[in-house]
Amino acid sequence: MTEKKDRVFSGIQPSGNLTLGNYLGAIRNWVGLQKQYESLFCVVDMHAITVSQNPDDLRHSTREVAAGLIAAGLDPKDCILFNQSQVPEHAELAWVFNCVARIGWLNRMTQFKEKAGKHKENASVGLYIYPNLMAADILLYLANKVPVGEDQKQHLELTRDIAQKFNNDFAPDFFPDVEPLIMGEATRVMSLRDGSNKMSKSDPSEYSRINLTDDADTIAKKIRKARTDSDPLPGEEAGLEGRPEAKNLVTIFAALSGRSKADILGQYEGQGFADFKKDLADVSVAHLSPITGEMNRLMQDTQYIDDVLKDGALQARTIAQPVIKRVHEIVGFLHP
Ligand code: AQP
Repeated sequence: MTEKKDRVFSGIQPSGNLTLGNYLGAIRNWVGLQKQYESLFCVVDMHAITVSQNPDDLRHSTREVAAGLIAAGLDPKDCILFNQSQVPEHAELAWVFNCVARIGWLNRMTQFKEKAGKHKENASVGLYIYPNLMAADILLYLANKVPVGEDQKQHLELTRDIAQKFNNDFAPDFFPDVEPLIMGEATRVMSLRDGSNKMSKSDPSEYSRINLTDDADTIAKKIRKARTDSDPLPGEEAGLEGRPEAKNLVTIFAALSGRSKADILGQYEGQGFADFKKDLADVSVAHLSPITGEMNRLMQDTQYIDDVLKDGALQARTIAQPVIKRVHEIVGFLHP
């Protein structure tokens, strides 16, 4: 049943192949929410260009991510699905927020530090102000519930700070209080090569992640090669502490199979990783291959995907336009 006062917004970058991290940390949870709330899901192409993108690849990924979302269960009849650059109000509100957010706030964002790395001076200005655009994405729709993985928690806190400062400076209670929805078993899926880094689309190592486009053999190979330690699997969850790679694989197993970690550890206690990995590969393929198949099918009909995104953008704009108009009035822009 729709709870009218709540609105969900979330986004995903078309910056490469969708990963198992995107799926378990975000997409899978969106599917349940679309029936419960008025929901907008956005392929955030404007965020993607904060790092270098090949234009043809960006077009392809935008369609592929949209296909992945539909294949995973988002229904354009139940939610608004669109790509960000078709709704220019995102950029308009982001500019206002660039003038609300403080430099000190952005300096604390760990994702910028991670992505800019040692070459901060060479990073794009867009990457630095990325969180302001993300705040605009959400607040443009006065959305108050935002399903994300753990990695986005800090950006959502910044969104709340921006909304609060705007409200304090200009218009009390105009923007809502935004609540992160961090859901599911696997809120932070880690790299298969290094359990201290999150699984990411843009990691240079293909073996660090499972892509939603991977076929069964590739998934099995990546899991077989996934880094582990030399100790046997423990019988209890507490035994996974200090063993990030083992913990990550058990978390993925639980999330994809619907079984508890305790149940899984009970089965493999005292064993090495060989049988566990074989079974994890089977569980992964069983869960992901129908999605991959549907995604491939949808990618044969790019016109359908383009139509969905266009229609979604039109619907999104009907919500966004009155909000941006009101923001312009509030800050004092003259539009006679
Ligand atoms: N490893 C992860 N575990 C759990 N959730 C994750 N998410 C991303 N990686 C993980 C969630 O997926 C949603 C979309 O993320 P995004 O595409 O906007 O950007 P990101 O978080 O920067 O994801 P990537 O895959 O790491 O992309 P690149 O490599 O381009 O930076 C978000 O809800 C995120 O929390």
